[in-house]
Amino acid sequence: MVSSVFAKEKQDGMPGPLHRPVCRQLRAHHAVMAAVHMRDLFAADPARFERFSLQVGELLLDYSKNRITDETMSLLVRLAEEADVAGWRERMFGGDKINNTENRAVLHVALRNRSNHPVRVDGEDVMPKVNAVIERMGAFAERVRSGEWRGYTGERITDIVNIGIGGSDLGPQMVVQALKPYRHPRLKVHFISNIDGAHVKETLESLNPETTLFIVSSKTFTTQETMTNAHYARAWFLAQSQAEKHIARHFVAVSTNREAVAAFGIDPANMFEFWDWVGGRYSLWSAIGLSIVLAVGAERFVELLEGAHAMDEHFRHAPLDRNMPVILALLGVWYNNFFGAESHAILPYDHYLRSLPAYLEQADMESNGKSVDRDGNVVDYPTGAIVWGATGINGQHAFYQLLHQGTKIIPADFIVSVEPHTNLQAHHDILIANFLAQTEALMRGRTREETQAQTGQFVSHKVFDGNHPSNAILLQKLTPHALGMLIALYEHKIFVEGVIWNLNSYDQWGVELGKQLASRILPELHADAPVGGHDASTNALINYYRRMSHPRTGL
Ligand code: G6Q
Repeated sequence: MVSSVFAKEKQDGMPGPLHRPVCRQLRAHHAVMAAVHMRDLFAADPARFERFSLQVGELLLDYSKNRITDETMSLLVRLAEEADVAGWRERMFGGDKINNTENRAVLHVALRNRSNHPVRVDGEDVMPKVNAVIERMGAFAERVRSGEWRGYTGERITDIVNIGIGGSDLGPQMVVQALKPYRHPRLKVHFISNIDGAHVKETLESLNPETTLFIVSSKTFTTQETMTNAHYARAWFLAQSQAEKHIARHFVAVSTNREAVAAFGIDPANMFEFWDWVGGRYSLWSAIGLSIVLAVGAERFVELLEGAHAMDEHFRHAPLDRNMPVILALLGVWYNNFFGAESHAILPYDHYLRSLPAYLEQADMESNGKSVDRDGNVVDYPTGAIVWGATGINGQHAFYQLLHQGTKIIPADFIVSVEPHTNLQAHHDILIANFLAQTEALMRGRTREETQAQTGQFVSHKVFDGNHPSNAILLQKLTPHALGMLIALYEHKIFVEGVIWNLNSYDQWGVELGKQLASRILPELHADAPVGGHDASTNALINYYRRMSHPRTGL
């Protein structure tokens, strides 16, 4: 168990990350702020919005509905200074191997470095190869989009299927969905990730092998789920096309593993490369974004990169107290480590952003869900929050009850587009009115007196305490550029939190464990004799499955 506030001083004299000098002041300040209601803060300061909001390009962040004052923010910024956020930021942008357990640089920022200044890893400027892959992706996508690239019977491609999982799925899937208004009219993009055969089977059922192009997306090209689905897709394709030579027109790969791609039978000329300094969950900007380029075209993809680059530049150069990712991270730390908040809700009020919560669950929880710091010490403070969410408007009719009247403190991000992609203005106005009403209600609540004045009965049930923190992030419109900014905003927020918690946000040993465990059990599922090498529960479940399952094979 770790303490819910930065309450403890280290006994051994070495200040841990959350035992820095400013933390004592933050604890004292928290004791005061715990009793302060945001309603009163707003009443006392008509300029509170101006004080606690920030515009960067087409993104507006309103963070005034947080349990903060000027003093809170200046103490939190001091925490960022004492944690050397600025120094770590330079180390990341400079190509230092800040992923220390894998001895790798962390350079997703190089993938969208549209100013093209040199970025060196081990002395080599990576920009020429980054740019070359972007060029190749664009040229390939153009051939498919224009109809020049044909399937083995001479038909145009109509369907793209990305086979990948985790970082090789969630990012491109979220972006392709978010940018649907920009998609190519002929091309439908599908994503297969689940090893449950229903996913691949259902997806392929409606497709024609003659007009389908598969992208096998896997950094390692060894991930069991992806490779099993890819082999199934290959067999499905060959069942109709009858000749291996046709594979070259229907399968391309995105990977760092050239040998494994060739062994699968994909022509290395149809492989799009990326590098070990691109983490899976940070890889949508790399060749892993090939499905995005196919869906919306190279120009739009570059706009996405440009948006991310604009946020990178802001993050790198803006002072910490006017720095959007830093502010979001500091608020995250404030609630996580001082108020004891355990989770953080992501609530998009934009239909096209409905996969953003799932994407951020991975980005954040795989990065900062760690109980050992970068030096291998067990931490004695809470780290990454449980990130969760769903489209806000639907959530209002479901889980918002707990946000308003539950016993937990759940900071929430409301993400909204000012301009919709449809011309259904009445719909959009209702959507926006709901977002505004919810954030206002979460902040204000409804006092006993107000409740009594409105209704006589069950007053206690109808009182809302309010004082629930939220951020509002307004995009002018969900364009590729704005989306790039938004994703990069969260990536850097995650980075800053990781620095403050002294974590390596870029390894994922928990994922690696899962990759190993199943391979031991797999052959045991159909073993001749009962299995006994595990704990009693696992043994019994394996043996139950052995008895009760009826293996089936086939396409
Ligand atoms: C991401 C994780 C993980 C990874 C998948 C797929 O940061 O490492 O989600 O992306 O396990 O891995 P491959 O791309 O190697 O198939």
